[in-house]
Amino acid sequence: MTLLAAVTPEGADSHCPYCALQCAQTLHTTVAEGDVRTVTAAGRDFPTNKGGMCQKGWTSPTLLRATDRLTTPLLHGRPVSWDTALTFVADRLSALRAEHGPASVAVFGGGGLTNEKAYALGKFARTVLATPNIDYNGRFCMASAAAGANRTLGVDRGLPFPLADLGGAQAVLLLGSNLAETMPPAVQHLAGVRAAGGLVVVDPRRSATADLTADDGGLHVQPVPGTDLALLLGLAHIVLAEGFADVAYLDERTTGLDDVRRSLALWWPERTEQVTGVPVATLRRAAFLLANASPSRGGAGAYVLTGRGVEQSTQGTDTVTAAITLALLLGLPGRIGSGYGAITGQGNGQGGREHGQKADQLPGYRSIEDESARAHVAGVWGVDPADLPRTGMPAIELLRSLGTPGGPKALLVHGSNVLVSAPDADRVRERLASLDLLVVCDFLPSETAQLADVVLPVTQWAEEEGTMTSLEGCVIRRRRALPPPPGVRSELEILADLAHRLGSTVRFDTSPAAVFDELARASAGGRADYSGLSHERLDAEPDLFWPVPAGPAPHPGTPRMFLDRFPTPDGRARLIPVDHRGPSEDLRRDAPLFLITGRVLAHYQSGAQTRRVPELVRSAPTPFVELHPLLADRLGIGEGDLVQLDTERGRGVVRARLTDAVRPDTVFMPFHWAGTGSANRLTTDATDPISGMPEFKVCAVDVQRWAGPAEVLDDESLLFPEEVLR
Ligand SMILES: Nc1nc2c(c(=O)[nH]1)N[C@H]1C(S)=C(S)[C@@H](COP(=O)(O)OP(=O)(O)OC[C@H]3O[C@@H](n4cnc5c(=O)[nH]c(N)nc54)[C@H](O)[C@@H]3O)O[C@H]1N2
Ligand SMILES: Nc1nc2c(c(=O)[nH]1)N[C@H]1C(S)=C(S)[C@@H](COP(=O)(O)OP(=O)(O)OC[C@H]3O[C@@H](n4cnc5c(=O)[nH]c(N)nc54)[C@H](O)[C@@H]3O)O[C@H]1N2
Ligand code: SF4
Ligand SMILES: [Mo]
Repeated sequence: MTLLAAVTPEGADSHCPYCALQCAQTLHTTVAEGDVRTVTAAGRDFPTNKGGMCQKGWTSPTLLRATDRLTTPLLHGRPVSWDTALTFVADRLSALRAEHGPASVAVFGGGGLTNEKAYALGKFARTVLATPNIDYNGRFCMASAAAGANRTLGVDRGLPFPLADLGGAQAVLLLGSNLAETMPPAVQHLAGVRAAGGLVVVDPRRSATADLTADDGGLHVQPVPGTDLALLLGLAHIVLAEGFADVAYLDERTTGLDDVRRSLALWWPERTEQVTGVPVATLRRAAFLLANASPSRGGAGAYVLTGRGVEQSTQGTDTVTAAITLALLLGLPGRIGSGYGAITGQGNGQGGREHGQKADQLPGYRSIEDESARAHVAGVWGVDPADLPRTGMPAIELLRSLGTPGGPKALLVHGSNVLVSAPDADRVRERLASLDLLVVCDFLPSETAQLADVVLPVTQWAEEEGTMTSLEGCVIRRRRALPPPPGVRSELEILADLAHRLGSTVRFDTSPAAVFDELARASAGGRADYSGLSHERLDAEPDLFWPVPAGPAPHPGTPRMFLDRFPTPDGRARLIPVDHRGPSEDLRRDAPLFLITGRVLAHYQSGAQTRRVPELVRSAPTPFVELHPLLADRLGIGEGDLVQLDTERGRGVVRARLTDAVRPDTVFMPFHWAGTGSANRLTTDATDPISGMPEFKVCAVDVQRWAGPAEVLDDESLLFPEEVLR
């Protein structure tokens, strides 16, 4: 094929469609003969990625041409017109609402949606459907970090400082994050701390990130799974006992020290060692590294950072609280060059949790129970505040209630593949199947879309305009590089159309810039205030961090928070005592091992996208479980053997990968696959009582050699058929 013309010779400056690092990329579109567009993505210089991208970013344009791209609405699996599909949906929704009330319709959103879509979805649920029941997959991701930061620091912005600030640190305590595989370009910001010998990684597995500590004097701490809270309490105990606490800072900037001091007294090092399995000497070394790097002791700066490894736990909020307590004791938050942060995961995991798709939330990170917030947002929407619903069910409770007596009978899904990514997947399948109506918006036939009564095909990243908010609270522009394929609609159009068909008089704009302007107004005065922003301003100033309130002069944005005060009523951070309870499931005779779950570099989340990219499939073709060679030997399992895993929820069959990177009492399984390779058919849906976060990271499992037929590997959707992979 000869290239006829370059549609955008200079390229469209955008950002990667996948994770929260939101690596800057330039998309070049060329049109070949026959109008077949080819898009390539090149890394672009930006403070977070400095021109770098991971394998997923480089290959991201592949999905624009996926052979099974959805381009027509489907009704019970058959292609239909948009009018037929939307009429069907509107009629069914109206009938259910008339018979069972507005709460019988539920909405499930996603942290990959742009700010504009997330905002429109929340508004649609609260005004058109008038249902309290909207929640989203961020409940699986950032809920514990959010709850922990809100109650201590007064606000939840994952990193309250630019990522590049890490570059000057002397110590970084990284708890339950495998950055080297989940955000590879971010590792360059750890060069300084690695050179200083100050990187401490806490992970029951010697992950690629833990490996970074091997040669440079850093420290890998390998606790018993699910004991991070005890570990943090033990570290805080040492900080107090050794007199490392920043007394002046605690006095001036915090409240609650006395209670916390009393509760920490119980976590002396030997007791901490007993619970966590981490030797006292290691605990002391970690505490000394952090303390010596702290500003009050003349260090160059220290950070405490958490990832999903410690947050996806029934004690996730308390664990985050303890991590923040440790940081506060050392006087880190609100000091330039030090701090606490949670590493947000999804592309718009940050913005997605600010603008109203969370069950208890209105735009601008406002509480839906706050009367003045209701009045303000209702004013922007042109509705009566009294008509806005109250708090709905958090994600797991919502999924469990689907199709039960009194529970929702219809579910609209936007941007999540719950059948693969939610815990206890067999039960999720059962609940989804019991619905009267399942509507899925997606651009690919995900496993969840394949169960839907109605599938609506939507635009994807390079085909649309919008904004995303990165892991550091920087609001960035996603730009359109090529038109969507014929037949596809944006979610803004779909919601506006459905609002109209459902007889609503509330205005739904379809232009992303107009929706953003409305979002900005709705957020004014809220915790996440975007009112000083517009697409136009963001195009000119690509490095604005919220809050950016409107004012007589343009606000410069807030790259670093808490420098003067914390956004709590008295301006001080709160030290809150917490205690370790342990995971929801203990080891048992019939489930004697810990199952921990997580990610690999090549795949993203439920794999709906990356399992369709040939280069990525070649890197990580099949589901697997990591076993320590000692354990494998005891179980008679060899490298590559099929292994059966059983928990109280279900069974999985995958290949064994032998590695001494996992503890001998623990097996590790990534969750990117469906069918018999699905980790979430095994996981528990027990949740954190405060955040609603499920305990993805730890459950009890039995592992054996698979004695059944090898054909199990052809079963279900372990792999996509070759023709889809091109
Ligand atoms: N390649 C890739 N990158 C991604 C994603 C992806 O799917 N694939 N998803 C994005 C999203 S949404 C997210 S949330 C982030 C997640 O990013 P991370 O938090 O880095 O990812 P995980 O692999 O889920 O978990 C991190 C580590 O937690 C460890 N872990 C398991 N149990 C425990 C425990 O009890 N204690 C401790 N301390 N650690 C434990 C695991 O061994 C794992 O190495 O990644 C983002 N980036
Ligand atoms: N066992 C275990 N399970 C986990 C985790 C774990 O560590 N262990 N991690 C959890 C975490 S942190 C997360 S974030 C979840 C994520 O898991 P999911 O919520 O399933 O996220 P994705 O796999 O990204 O699914 C997104 C779906 O939405 C589609 N999509 C992408 N963009 C858009 C859009 O703009 N509009 C619409 N309508 N669709 C879109 C994609 O094609 C895909 O089908 O998984 C959770 N599940
Ligand atoms: S690190 Fe995240 S944002 Fe960057 S290229 Fe990879 S997936 Fe995309
Ligand atoms: Mo996530």
